[in-house]
Amino acid sequence: MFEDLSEAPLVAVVIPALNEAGKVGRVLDGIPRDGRFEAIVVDDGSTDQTSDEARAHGAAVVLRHDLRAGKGVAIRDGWEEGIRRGRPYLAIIDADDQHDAADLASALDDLLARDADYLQGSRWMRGGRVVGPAGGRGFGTRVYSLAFSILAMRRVSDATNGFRILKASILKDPAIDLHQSWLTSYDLEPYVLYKAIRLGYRVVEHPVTVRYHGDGYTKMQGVRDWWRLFRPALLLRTGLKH
Ligand SMILES: Nc1nc2c(ncn2[C@@H]2O[C@H](COP(=O)(O)OP(=O)(O)OP(=O)(O)O)[C@@H](O)[C@H]2O)c(=O)[nH]1
Ligand SMILES: [Mg+2]
Repeated sequence: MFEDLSEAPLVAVVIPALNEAGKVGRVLDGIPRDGRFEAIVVDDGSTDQTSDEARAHGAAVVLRHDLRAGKGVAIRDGWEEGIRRGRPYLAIIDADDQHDAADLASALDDLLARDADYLQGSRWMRGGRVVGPAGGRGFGTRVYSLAFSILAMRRVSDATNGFRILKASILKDPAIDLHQSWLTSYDLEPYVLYKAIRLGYRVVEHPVTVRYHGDGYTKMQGVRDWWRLFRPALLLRTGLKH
């Protein structure tokens, strides 16, 4: 009748997805089946079979927005669902099969062993890997990470990497407000990373694999979305946003 908490998953893995049929199922198949993880897919108004595929491949929850609300809103909704379900850790991985979901097991081990509050995946640190043609993203993500590190005053080797695990309790910090109108898209993740560092939480990096499928496929729209990635650290550092 009651859920046995000793058996409950530790981590709600939130997977924001926009038209990722054909890929999201593969991502879900890769999630370690050791009982510590459950998947929450947030389908953001997809016009393909993303939701059906997610259910068929074992997602514990599929949240569906009728209209696209943005990656930031999707992550926030997924995390809030994870918190409602009582999960002490929240993660994010992409739905487009660029991360190796199997990395979640070693990442969680590392986070627990180092008693960290936040774990940031890195393709650029020792042990991290890039598979397939990264194109200009190799350079772009390194330059971005350098700028982010200067603003955050902490070296982060791969600040754009969408592989992250954090303690759910961080989000209760009154200095972190995810419900701001400028945090609906690619800006939410760097916002949380910057806040975690500057608020003194224990932030660690962990090597992960990033895979490029060579199809040049992305939902990021050039300068506009790079600016969204970049602005949280700049606006927080200069005090223009909180
Ligand atoms: N829910 C939701 N997910 C989104 C949205 N835009 C992108 N995503 C998802 O976010 C993840 C990352 O999006 P991508 O466009 O691949 O961005 P990226 O991986 O940072 O960039 P690339 O390296 O160019 O692939 C994928 O799983 C997308 O499906 C959105 O508006 N809503
Ligand atoms: Mg991608």
